[in-house]
Amino acid sequence: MRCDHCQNDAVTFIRYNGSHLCSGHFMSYVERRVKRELRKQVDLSRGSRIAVAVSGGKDSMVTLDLIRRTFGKRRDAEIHCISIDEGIDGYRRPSLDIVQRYCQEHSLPYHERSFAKEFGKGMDDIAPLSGSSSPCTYCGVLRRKCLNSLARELECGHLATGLNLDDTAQSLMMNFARGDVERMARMGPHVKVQPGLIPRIQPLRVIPEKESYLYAMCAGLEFHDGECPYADAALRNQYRSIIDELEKRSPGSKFSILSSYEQLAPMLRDRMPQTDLRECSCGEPTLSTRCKACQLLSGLQ
Ligand code: Q46
Ligand code: ZN
Repeated sequence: MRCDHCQNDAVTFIRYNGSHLCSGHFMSYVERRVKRELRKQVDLSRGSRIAVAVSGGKDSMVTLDLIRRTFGKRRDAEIHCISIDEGIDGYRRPSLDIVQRYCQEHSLPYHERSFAKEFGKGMDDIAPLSGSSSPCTYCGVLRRKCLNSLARELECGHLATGLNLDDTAQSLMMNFARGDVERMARMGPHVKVQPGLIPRIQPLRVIPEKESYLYAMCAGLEFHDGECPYADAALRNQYRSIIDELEKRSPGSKFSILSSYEQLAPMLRDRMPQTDLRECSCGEPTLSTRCKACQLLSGLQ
């Protein structure tokens, strides 16, 4: 099959809009949408430094590469790569090595933090103690804490994550099914700046996971394709299959979930204005007296 825009062979067929694209046109199609998101989400008056949370997987490597290509040459912007070693044997180290190589090649500052140093234990110690909760609950909360505190210490105005459209649609449906409307109202990208909380940006939120994978391949990006040994336990997987099934039956469903949310979001924010955050004894912003990370950690002891 030929590309719709040139004589080259198509590398993909995009079901939700019926287009065949060659590698070059596919890459421009992704870049156009990510750049539009960056224009909407980034406000350099908040600070010139952009922290990019990078694990070495395809989504975070694509995010880092596109942010570097968009802001790398600008004098008013500075990119800092931040990575977290959660202490998952055989999984995280090789992926962080890829991130370090990328940063060296492109002369980007690389900062790393580990669960072992921060909390005295890594995920391989925490997982057997997580009881009825998924290890990912601990991993996600502790990782967010490390990323936020590191980005804050670096005085960054934004914290970019590699969340793609599939992740976003899954989170929305999970919160919806659990009746957690308040959490939905607080989902990123953040519009209100809260003291101590570095506003998140999610430039890939409009890019389906498959497209992020294909983009990384077409761009020749090195990324880690391994699966975390604890991934099976994630509740998110149930939502992944439901939404993938929906998308198979009606292409474009993932976009529809996101666009329904975008229409509802201003109303949700009006109904549930963000309460002012307090400061936990560990220094992190929190809604209650102790942050979620401190609560989970004390539960482990
Ligand atoms: S690293 Fe951590 Fe993920 Fe592994 S334990 Fe779960 S949350 S699956 S992105
Ligand atoms: Zn705390």
